[in-house]
Amino acid sequence: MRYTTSMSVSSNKSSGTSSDKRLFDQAVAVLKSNDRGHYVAPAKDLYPHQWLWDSCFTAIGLRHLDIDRAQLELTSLLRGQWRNGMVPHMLFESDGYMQRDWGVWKSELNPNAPDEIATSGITQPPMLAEAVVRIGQKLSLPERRTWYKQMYPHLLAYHHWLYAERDPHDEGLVLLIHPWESGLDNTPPWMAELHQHQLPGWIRLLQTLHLDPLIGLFRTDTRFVARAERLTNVEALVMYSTQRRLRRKRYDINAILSRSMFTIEDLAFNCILIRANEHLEHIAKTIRQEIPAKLTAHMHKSRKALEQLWDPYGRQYYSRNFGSHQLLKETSIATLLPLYAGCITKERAAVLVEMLENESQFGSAYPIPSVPLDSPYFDGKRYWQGPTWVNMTWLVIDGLERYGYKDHAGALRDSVIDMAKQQGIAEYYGPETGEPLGADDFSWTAALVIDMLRKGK
Ligand code: 2M8
Repeated sequence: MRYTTSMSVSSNKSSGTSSDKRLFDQAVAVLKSNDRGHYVAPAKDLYPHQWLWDSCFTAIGLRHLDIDRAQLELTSLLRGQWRNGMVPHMLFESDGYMQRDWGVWKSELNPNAPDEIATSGITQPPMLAEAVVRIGQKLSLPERRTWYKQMYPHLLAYHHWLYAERDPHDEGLVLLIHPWESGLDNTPPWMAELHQHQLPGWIRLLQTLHLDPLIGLFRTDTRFVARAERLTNVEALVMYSTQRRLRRKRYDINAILSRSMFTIEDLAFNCILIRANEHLEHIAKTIRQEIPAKLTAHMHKSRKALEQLWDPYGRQYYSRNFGSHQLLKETSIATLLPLYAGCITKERAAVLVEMLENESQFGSAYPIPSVPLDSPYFDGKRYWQGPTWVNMTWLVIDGLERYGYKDHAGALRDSVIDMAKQQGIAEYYGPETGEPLGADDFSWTAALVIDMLRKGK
């Protein structure tokens, strides 16, 4: 486990607080510069809108700086909640630039979309309950109760929606309909599925005729980030063509599922949901509310259902294809998230910790890589196919603490802090070099570095 070594010479321990203070100030400055008043944009040029899980991670950092501002981050996210309970993955400001983006989604096609604000038509990992509880930890009991009472109906509606629409066979596992919903856009299980089964004939033809470079002319993301770090042109085209398909179906789940493309029971998403359910139970208890029996039944089922994603041969959990029920046997950072879900046995947790320690898998010099080093998909620069992301490390740290791996958790925290001190507050980092990659001054990195400097307290 290379990061243990780096911890032992950690500037965090030896040169102590002045460099911590510098990093803290730097992280605060990043959040301030991305602050649009009622939400913090993930980054300046590449990501000007409000994203669901970005705002949740950001609020977890903001709670150390200004509790009202942290609460505002979540209440402004909920302006986008649909009448059926869905919390969309993006909210678009009417006076922002990049107006093109909300025209792409046209959320108003669905009668459940809010009237006041344009949103996307899909969701993202349900980190909301976690953020609500983390903010709650900073409040006095009466204030916490008020805060929870305000958030509870929204959370209830969201979790209810997740099961009602996304668990049609009542299996306890929710399905996703677009790679963007996973938050890990080009993660191997999704990309394997895309290349093997989801390439529409016309895109395959473009590829065969080597015309895919033309697609590059229409891409906006690669104006801000190196092409080698993002999706390939073909993958980007599939992302947009899938999004168009969802729009043609007016984001109606029955229409979408009648002839679906991507329908994946995503491991990371379901782990986050299982943990979010536990937070929801805590919130309900604190305000003396009873969660409706139907939802409670779904929540219990989910904890058990995670075991269906365990592969005894590969000795790890995987995502699953909703239709065929085949496990998608590609290892990724999601593999470690059952630790965060918190409902697996100690024995299974130990197997995951072994993978984390293994230097040819997740034990890179700057952990944790989003894809293990020995995976055929590993690419140290490409977005969710190798780089280290601070939000994922934060989730794994939380899980490790829960299972009693305090030293591992501490070492990972120190490693993130050292990396940010040396390399700045980037979107993601090279797992072997530590080099900063993606957008500069990235909000959730800043927020979670603040949280780690405060040791989550
Ligand atoms: C990335 O996703 C967006 C699409 O939602 C993109 O690639 O343009 C992902 O890293 C996602 O997890 C993140 O929420 C979003 C904004 O930071 O960027």
